[in-house]
Amino acid sequence: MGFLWTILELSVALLLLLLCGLASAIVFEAYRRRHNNAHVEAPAIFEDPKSPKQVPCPYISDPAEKYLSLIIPAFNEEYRLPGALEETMNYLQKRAGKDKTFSYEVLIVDDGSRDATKRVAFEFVRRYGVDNVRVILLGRNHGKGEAIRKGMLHSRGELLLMLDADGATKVDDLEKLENQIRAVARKDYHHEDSAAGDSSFRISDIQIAAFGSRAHLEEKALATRKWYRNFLMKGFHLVVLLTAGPGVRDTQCGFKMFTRAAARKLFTNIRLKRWCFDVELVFLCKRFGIRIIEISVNWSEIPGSKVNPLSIPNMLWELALMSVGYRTGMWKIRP
Ligand SMILES: Nc1nc2c(ncn2[C@@H]2O[C@H](COP(=O)(O)OP(=O)(O)O)[C@@H](O)[C@H]2O)c(=O)[nH]1
Ligand SMILES: [Mg+2]
Repeated sequence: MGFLWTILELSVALLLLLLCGLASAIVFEAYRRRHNNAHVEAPAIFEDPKSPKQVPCPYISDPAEKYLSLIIPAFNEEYRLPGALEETMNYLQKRAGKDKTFSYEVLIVDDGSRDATKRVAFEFVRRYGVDNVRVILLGRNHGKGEAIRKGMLHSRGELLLMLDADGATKVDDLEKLENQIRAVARKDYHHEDSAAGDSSFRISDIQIAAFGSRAHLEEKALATRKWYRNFLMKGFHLVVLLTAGPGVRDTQCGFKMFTRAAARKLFTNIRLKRWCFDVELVFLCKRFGIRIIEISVNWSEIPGSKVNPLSIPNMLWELALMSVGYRTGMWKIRP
């Protein structure tokens, strides 16, 4: 009996310790955020290594000038970025060579990397020209969500794709997302106005978000991923259900495509700056009635992930903030 009591006492003590740890982590996170919370509002500066002339800074409310924008958040990616970007550029160039109507740009968003990411990125600008590859530097670290927000706000595509710097998803999978968006957009367009001809159809004006999904790989991933990643994933599914509602099986995949109209609504509103911004995207899509299509993509777990157990307090904090912010109306939504 005494033995059982000891185990019980120990368990309670452990639980209390865990709760204290969690609470202090959240307080710490709140303190950090209070001093490091503002979005980057300054317009992006695109340096052209070949010319001193200033490159005009586009905005998401301007009409599209390219067919496709690829937004790559990059933080300390000097090793993983070059290979993935090389592959991406090969794909884009080949496609542009075959199809004269296809135009593209790549935006790399670096927020205070301490390694040579910036140098690597500018090498690509030099090689491919500032019209095709651009770098946004945010100075200090803000997080993946904020980097993507800035990239989206200053890109020129009719379709905008966010993808990771490690090439976890093969770039040509973007065609799966693109084709689905096109199919759904065309159907919606003709459904709304059956007399409309194809000449007035503009993909950029129809609000659709295509989420790459790894749900079909879940079983295998569970077996190979680190325990805290699985814990986070399961926790996430629950939290997404509670905060954003059902409907999306994998919110966290780094491979997502938006039409320009959808991106304008989403990224002029989004507030979360780090790992939970994808959950906010789901929430905002639902609020705006933006159609989400979830599409299976391939995915390789690339070593060098920046998600670690220390990300957990920030995630909890972000989700708590979001729930309270929207529910109390403190976070207003711009139309
Ligand atoms: N700009 C920026 N990018 C980030 C930050 N954190 C992660 N990323 C990028 O987000 C992408 C996914 O990161 P990764 O660590 O591979 O996450 P995982 O694949 O979910 O394990 C990569 O392109 C990272 O460089 C950040 O703080 N700032
Ligand atoms: Mg990765």
